[in-house]
Order: sequence, then structure tokens, then C-alpha cells
Amino acid sequence: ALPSGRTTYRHLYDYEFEIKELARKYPNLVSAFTMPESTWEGRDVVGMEIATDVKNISDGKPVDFTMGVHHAREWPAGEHAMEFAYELINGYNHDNAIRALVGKTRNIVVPIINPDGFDISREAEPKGDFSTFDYEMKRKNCNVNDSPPKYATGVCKANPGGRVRGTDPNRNYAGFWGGPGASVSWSSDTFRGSAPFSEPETRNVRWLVSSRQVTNLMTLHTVAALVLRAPGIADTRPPLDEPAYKALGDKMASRNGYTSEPSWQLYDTTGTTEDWSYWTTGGWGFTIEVGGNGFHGPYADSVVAEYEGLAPAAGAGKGGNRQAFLDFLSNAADP
Ligand code: 0X9
Ligand code: ZN
Repeated sequence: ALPSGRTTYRHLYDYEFEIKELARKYPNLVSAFTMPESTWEGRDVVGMEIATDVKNISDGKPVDFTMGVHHAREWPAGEHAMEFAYELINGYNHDNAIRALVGKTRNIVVPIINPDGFDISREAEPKGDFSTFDYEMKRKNCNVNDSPPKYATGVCKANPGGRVRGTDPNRNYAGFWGGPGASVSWSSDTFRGSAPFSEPETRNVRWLVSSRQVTNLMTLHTVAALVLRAPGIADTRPPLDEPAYKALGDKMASRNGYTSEPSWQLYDTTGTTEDWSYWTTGGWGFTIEVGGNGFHGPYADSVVAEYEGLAPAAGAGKGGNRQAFLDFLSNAADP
């Protein structure tokens, strides 16, 4: 069973409710917060911090930052982030090893970076055909200002323009922004936006990474069962500490059975999360693409099995993402 005991995909309101409830139940261990900028449609981006004496944020401990759902349709990304939070909270009270890890670190979890897009996808009539009006398969955020004037009106979900309006938050960061693997077209699913950090969703992440001691960062996506690290483009020099960076990715992959590789080996991308964070701060940054069948496959496959490690795709007999994420946290605790 999952740490939270859930068996179905959360809605946006479930995430917000549970985060506030956890903070209320465990006031010394869990603190709920709202990112500084609300989204284009005015939604809050909510997260929680988990640490011993959680309100004492200047205790100098390293920060492990886990986020999910830059991409609206990738629902398991939010689920895995949330289950990891429950893992740490439950473990703090019942498991000596997890209690020790939490005691040495501060853990920030923001399960839904892109709530506008997620809410549209999650509440849509299932279609699954990737057509212009298949809101279930929306990927991007709800910035409609870069659309041509005739499409740039109304809320994100409304016609015209369909699901294809918006900026891809995972092409909007400042790392190599505007290079290969990102589009200049407003209707493309990889639209980079009008400028680096033109979007509130990416500015929120910039704020957090710039203002806290984030040594370890994971951004969760679906669906290809990958542990990806910088760089995102083949045509650049490898990180100076590539051997240690690779070793950490390989360690996670040994737990969840995923493929560990520099992300350009998948395809060239620019403006992605860890390509900005890694080259800007030097902190370890990984994109984890949770495996499963489809962008949000059956809960038992894409969430329970991938988290617990029961699916063949996740490496039978291995710890799954639970153990991969705990190993990553161990690296933050004892670098
Ligand atoms: O293209 C993406 O943004 C990611 N794949 S997804 O299917 N979730 O859209 C992969 C990004 C890989 N590149 C880096 N993380 N640098
Ligand atoms: Zn994605």
C-alpha cells in the first residue's frame, strides 16, 4: 500500500486539502506554504516543508526539493511527490532510518507546479486522442497572451485555441533558453514562452532555488522510466563533476529499474528545470520520468507499482521510487 493509503488519482483540491491537513496535524514537522506568485488563472501554488523543528528555516541544513506536474497530464508526477512526503512524515514517527534522514535535512515538496493545467486535465472528459480540444491531454500552462489576438481571450480552457494555448514550463527556464528542442510557436506543446522565466510557474521555482540551500532537486514527469541529468543538449561540454552526477543517477536507477542517462540522449531540450538549476547553482538536479502505461496510466500501475517497486517496469523486487527517492535524500543528508 502507498504511504497515504490512496487508491485513486487526487484532484487539485485533494492536494491542497491534504497539505494543509498534514501541517495542522504535525505543526512541528510539517509547514504548508504558498509560492510567491499565483498562476495566470489566479491559483495558488502550494507546497510543504518537512523538517525537525520545521519553522526554524535558518538552521543551515541542506534542502531536498521535490516537485511534480510541470506538465498537466502527467498526474503520477504529483502522486509520487505526495507519497514521498507521506513517506517522510510517517517514517519520522515510525522508522529510525527515515527519522535520521529527515533530521539532517529540510524537505520541500511542491506536488503541482502547474495547477491551472493540471486542473483542466484532471477534470476533463476523458478523450485521450491528443486532439486540439482533448483537454485531458493538456501539457502546458494557461498563458494565453502569446496566442494570436483572436485566441488570446477568455480562460485557458475556453474555445478558441483549445488545449494548445500556453507555454511549456519545462522549456521556459533560463538554462540554454531558446536553443534546440524548444519551439517558438505558441501552439506547440514545447513552446518556450516569450522570454526566459516569462511564466509565474517557473519564477516560483527560481525563487525557491535561489532563496534556499537546495542541494538536491528532483522534478517528476511521466512516462518513459528515466533518471535524467544535465546537460539537455548534446552540443555542450559535460559537467565537471559528471562522474559523481552519473553515480547518483545510476544509484537511483538501480532502485527503480529506470534508465539513467544525460537527458540529451533522450532528445535535445533547452529551458528545462535541471538544466537551469544545475548550471546555476551546482546542486544536483534530476528529471525523473515515472514509468507506466500512458501519461496517466491506471493508478495501480503508474502510482502504486512504480512507487512501491512491484511492477516489472520498475524492477521486480527492487524498492521502486520509494527507495530511489530515499537514496537521493541520503545523498543530501551525507554528501
Ligand atoms: O520533454 C520533456 O519536457 C520531458 N519529457 S515529457 O514526456 N515528460 O515531456 C523530458 C525532458 C528531458 N530533458 C531534460 N530534463 N533536460
Ligand atoms: Zn513532462
